[in-house]
Amino acid sequence: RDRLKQKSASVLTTPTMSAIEHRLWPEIEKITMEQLHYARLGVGAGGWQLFAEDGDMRMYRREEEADGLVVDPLKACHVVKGVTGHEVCEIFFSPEYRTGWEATLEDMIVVEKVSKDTLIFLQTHKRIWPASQRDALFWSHMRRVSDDQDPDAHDLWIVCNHSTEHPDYPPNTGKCVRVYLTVCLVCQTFIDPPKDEDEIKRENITCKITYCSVVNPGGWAPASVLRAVYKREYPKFLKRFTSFCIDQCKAKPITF
Ligand code: 6CM
Repeated sequence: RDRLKQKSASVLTTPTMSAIEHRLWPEIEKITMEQLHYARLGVGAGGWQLFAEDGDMRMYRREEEADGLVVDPLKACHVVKGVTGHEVCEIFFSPEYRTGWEATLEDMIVVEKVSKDTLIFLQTHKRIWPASQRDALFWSHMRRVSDDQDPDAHDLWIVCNHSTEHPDYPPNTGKCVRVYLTVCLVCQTFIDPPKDEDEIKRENITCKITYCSVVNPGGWAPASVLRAVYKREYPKFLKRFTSFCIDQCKAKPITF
């Protein structure tokens, strides 16, 4: 624990100044902290149904509809060896890696760089028959957070994605229907201490991941098709994403 604290001391602890000054900042701060709290609530209460399980991965959903559209909240947890929470969040956040793990993606642009830890993305996703193609416009914010439930832990990282608006990219003007999403990835690193004063190796680290998602499809999409797509695509995403992280990190020095 002390070694981890020392390692973490050099990394970013607070959002960068340019993010704080941005028009979206109050919303980014509020939603990110709400999502952190929500991610850390277990799945014991709240009617979560387990729908996929593979090794350490567990995926839960709740069936919900809004205005006749499926908006099922999803919560997943996973345990990944050999990577830190900082590394996993960096890969989820950074545009340079996205095509390497995001299988539903057709196109992605960064519409605005708010700061080094906050970007606004416009993504188009592959069309799923028989519905129209979807796009998503969202801010994405990454930060390290101090752990109020465990003040000695200095190793909690979050990426929060939340739909937004941009005057240059109004919704539903072309072939795409705009989806509305709130997504978070929360990661915590654990070190299994090596003997004596040996340096920490990848085999000594484990990352616990919680992923939460609520997507409103924004317009007509048949409920049964959408639920079948989610059931297939979310486990595929989390397995593909975490093995991509392991692969990206294995030959690199550890970033705590
Ligand atoms: O969280 C994930 N990816 C992030 C980076 O891309 C980000 C994006 C989420 C977009 C999720 C929208 C998917 C499009 C849904 C299509 C709905 C089509 C309706 C038609 C059905 C008949 O947060 C990973 C997302 C993994 C999704 C499986």
